[in-house]
Amino acid sequence: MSEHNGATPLVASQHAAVRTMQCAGHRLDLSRPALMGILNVTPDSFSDGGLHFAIDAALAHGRRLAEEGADIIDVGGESTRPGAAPVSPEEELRRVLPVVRALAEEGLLVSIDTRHTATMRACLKAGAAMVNDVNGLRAEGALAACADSDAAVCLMHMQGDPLTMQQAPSYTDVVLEVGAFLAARAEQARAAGIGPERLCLDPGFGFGKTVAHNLALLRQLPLLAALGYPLLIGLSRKSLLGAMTGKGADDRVHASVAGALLARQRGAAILRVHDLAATRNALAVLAAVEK
Ligand code: HH2
Repeated sequence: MSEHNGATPLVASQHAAVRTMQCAGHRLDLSRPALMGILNVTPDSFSDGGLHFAIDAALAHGRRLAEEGADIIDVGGESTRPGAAPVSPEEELRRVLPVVRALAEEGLLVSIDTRHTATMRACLKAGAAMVNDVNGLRAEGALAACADSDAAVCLMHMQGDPLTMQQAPSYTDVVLEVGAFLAARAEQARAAGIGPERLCLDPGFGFGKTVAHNLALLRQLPLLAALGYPLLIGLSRKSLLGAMTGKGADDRVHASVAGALLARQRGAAILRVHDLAATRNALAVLAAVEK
């Protein structure tokens, strides 16, 4: 790919298509789409805030996601929706640690969705097999915390921070800039000792992006897939789907399923979703057609 608008050029990787990802004691099969079920242990997440805030409710929902076919349970204790105020690592850990520990002890592949180094370290010790960081391991000590483990890592792109990121997102070329950022973060992670078999990348839909930016990224997802790492995609129930359909966050299941299918067709390896069963059924149809 040629250099464009001053952004660092994206360089397509020489790797063959990645078929598995190493997540501590788990091997994630990527020869078919993997599903990451969302478990928000928060009072204020944009679509399911408060529903799974109590530990028992969180555990029950985590088990339900697994029964419905989630390969990964992504546990989060801080809403990163646009405008959300940050949560202290202490409060975040109080919310997520018992949930991470219990679900990991049950043998599930648990991911911790956090941008805080202290939360990463504690959850990895408690059995988390993946760190999902919307901040791309840019916090102090985050790269080392993950390098000291054998867990997988999702490096996500975000412009700005959740409090202000949707006020004025701005790019010269969103696809090239997001791709260059992800390639650079992957290099940093590898330099820190996190092997490529443990990495996946995420363009971060809705994180400092207008609807037009999100659409450009979705249309050109194959360019990001060409970086050579599995792509994790989270479109589920997001406001960009509301902008297209006029539906509120509690009525975006159909649009979310459409988004998951479109992402899969453009190279997504892992789909981060709230609605497991609906997504799984749609992917079964896609798999049958593509056989
Ligand atoms: N989106 C959200 C949170 N974490 N992680 C990755 N890798 N990719 C995403 O797109 C992503 C993410 C936001 O969604 P949700 O968890 O449902 O809401 P909230 O942040 O309000 O808890």
